[in-house]
Amino acid sequence: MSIYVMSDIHGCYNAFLSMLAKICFSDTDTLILAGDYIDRGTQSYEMLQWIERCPPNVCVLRGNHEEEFAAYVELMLLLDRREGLDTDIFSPEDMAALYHSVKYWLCHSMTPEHCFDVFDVYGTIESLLKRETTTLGDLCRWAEMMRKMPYYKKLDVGGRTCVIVHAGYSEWNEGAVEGFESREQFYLYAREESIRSGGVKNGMVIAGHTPTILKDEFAYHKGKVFRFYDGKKNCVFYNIDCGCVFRSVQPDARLACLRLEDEKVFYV
Ligand SMILES: [Mn+2]
Repeated sequence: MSIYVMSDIHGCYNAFLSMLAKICFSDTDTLILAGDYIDRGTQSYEMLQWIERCPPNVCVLRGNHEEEFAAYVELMLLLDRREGLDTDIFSPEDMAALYHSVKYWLCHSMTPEHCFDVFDVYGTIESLLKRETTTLGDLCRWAEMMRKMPYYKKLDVGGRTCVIVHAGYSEWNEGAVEGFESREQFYLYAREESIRSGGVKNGMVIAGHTPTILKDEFAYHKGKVFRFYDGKKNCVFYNIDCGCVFRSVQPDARLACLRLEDEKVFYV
C-alpha cells in the first residue's frame, strides 16, 4: 500500500516496465506519473498504449511534451479544415498525407530554421505514422487524453502536503508566477524558479522536467535524485528526472522512482 512517483519516461517503455517490476507494483499501490511520457526515446507508441489502458490506481499528470503533442494535432486538424483535405480519420495513408502537407505548408510559410521548431519537434508523430497503422483518429484520441490530464496532484502523506507536478508548483502566487505567462506555464516549464518562486508551506513538491545529469542546471546531481530543503518555507523539493532517455550517451543517466511514505528512491 505505497505511493510511488516517476517522471520523464520519454519513450523508455522497457525501463518503465523494469521499474514497475522492481518496486513490485500491485493493485493496492498508487502510482503517480509526472508527465513527459513521449518524445526523444524510441517507445513513445508503447507508452501511449500503456497510459491509455492504465489501471485506476495510476494517476497520469501532464508534461510539456503532452501539451505540445496536443498542439501539433490541433495544427493538423486546422490545416485539414482550412485546406478542405477531408482526411479520413480511419486511414493511415490519409494521416501520412496530412502530416506531409503540414510539414510542406510550414516550410513554405516560415523560414527553414523555424519550421522545424513548431511542429513534431522530436519526430514522434513521424515515427508513429511509420508504424503504418496510426490514423488521425488515434492522434486525436491521444491528444484528447492529454488535454484531460491534470497539471498536478495534491495529497496528504503522513500529515504533510505533497504536490506532484511536472515542473513547478507555487502555493503563493495567485495568478501567473513572475516570468511565466500563466500558472499552467509554471506547472509545465519552471526550472530553477520551481524552487525560487515555488513550494508548499510545511510540505513537499515533487517534480521532474530538468534532468539531474545536466551540469549547468540547478538540479545537477550526477543522475541521482535531487533533493533540496528550504528552511524558510519548511518545504522539501525533489527533482526526480534522472534523464533515463539519455542513458545511451550519458552513463550516469537512469530512471528513478520515489516512494512517498519513506522517501526511498529506486533506480533502474
Ligand atoms: Mn519536461
